[in-house]
Amino acid sequence: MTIQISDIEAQLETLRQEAQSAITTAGTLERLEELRVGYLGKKGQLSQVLGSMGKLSPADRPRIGAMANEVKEAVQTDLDSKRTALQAAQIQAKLESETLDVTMPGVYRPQGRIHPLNGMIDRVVDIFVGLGYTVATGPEMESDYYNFEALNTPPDHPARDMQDTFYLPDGNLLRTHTSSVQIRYMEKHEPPIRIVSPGRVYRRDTVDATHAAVFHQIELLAIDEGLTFTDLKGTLKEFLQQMFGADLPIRFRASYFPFTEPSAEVDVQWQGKWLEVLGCGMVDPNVLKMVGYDPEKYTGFAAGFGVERFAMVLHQIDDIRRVYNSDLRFLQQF
Ligand code: 2U9
Repeated sequence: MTIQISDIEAQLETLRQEAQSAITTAGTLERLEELRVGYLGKKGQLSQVLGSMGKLSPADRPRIGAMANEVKEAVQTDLDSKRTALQAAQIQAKLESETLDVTMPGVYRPQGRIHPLNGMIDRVVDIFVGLGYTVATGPEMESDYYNFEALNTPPDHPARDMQDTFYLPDGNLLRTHTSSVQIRYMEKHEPPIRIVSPGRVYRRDTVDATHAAVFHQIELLAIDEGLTFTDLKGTLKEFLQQMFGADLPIRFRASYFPFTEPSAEVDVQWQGKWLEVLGCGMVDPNVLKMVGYDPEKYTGFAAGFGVERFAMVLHQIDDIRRVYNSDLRFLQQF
């Protein structure tokens, strides 16, 4: 069966129109690729139409060949420009979906801060580091020797009573002051010594507004040739004035500690009242002897205070338990 040239021309024209309108409405690159394969692919509609060219007379073939090329180029041109348009739209959509609005409010993340006790320890340590002191720390579980005996605390001293100290089943104890750290330090170092020891200490006190079973102490110790009570007073005055203010009135009252002689308690006049803030004294010669220092050659001074008490005086905190309750309404004030 022969076919008319006009039939093939009509088929090509239909193919061109259908292809071009399908390309116009294609919404995705995937759809566009389907159309390309369907019209221009090896087994596509254009190939099929050209397949029937064999049935034309040889004289008609060049005309149909030329028309088929024209259709192919027109469809290809439409495919190309549509692909470019779809790709541009895709990039635009991606850019829009990824737009960052830098004026949007950020996500609120509550900020943590330094606990008032740690803040107090940091301030004190900074002052003493500024005066040439080194920080020394040590174990919270101690032997009787380091906590009492080496500190000239006799076996019948009330501090050694079961009522006042937490003893462990193995005969060790929870340190009642950080002085034990200073004994350990002196055993390992020769004078001159200037150390400051912050840390947790334990006492079998009944807990109330001013007493806790666990609290924090800072002690300082200086050992050298020729140190006197005047050096102690000057050091504490400098420290207290840096803490409380330059014109702070300070007074020393005679006192007693087993590990210092003479000993004193120090009061500051703060908001119209005299408040006791620390204890101090010249290191007892017996303590120096216990660590192998020659008390004829070396003298030293020491002082100690409770960090909680200091914070309570400075920040007018009425109850020590507030410091441990982790109540944000309290903590956020610092
Ligand atoms: C060595 C020798 C002597 C440390 C000192 C105090 C006075 C003192 C208390 C204050 C309130 C403890 O927290 S508190 O209960 N401390 O009064 N501490 S002298 O004396 C030393 C330390 C180490 C080797």
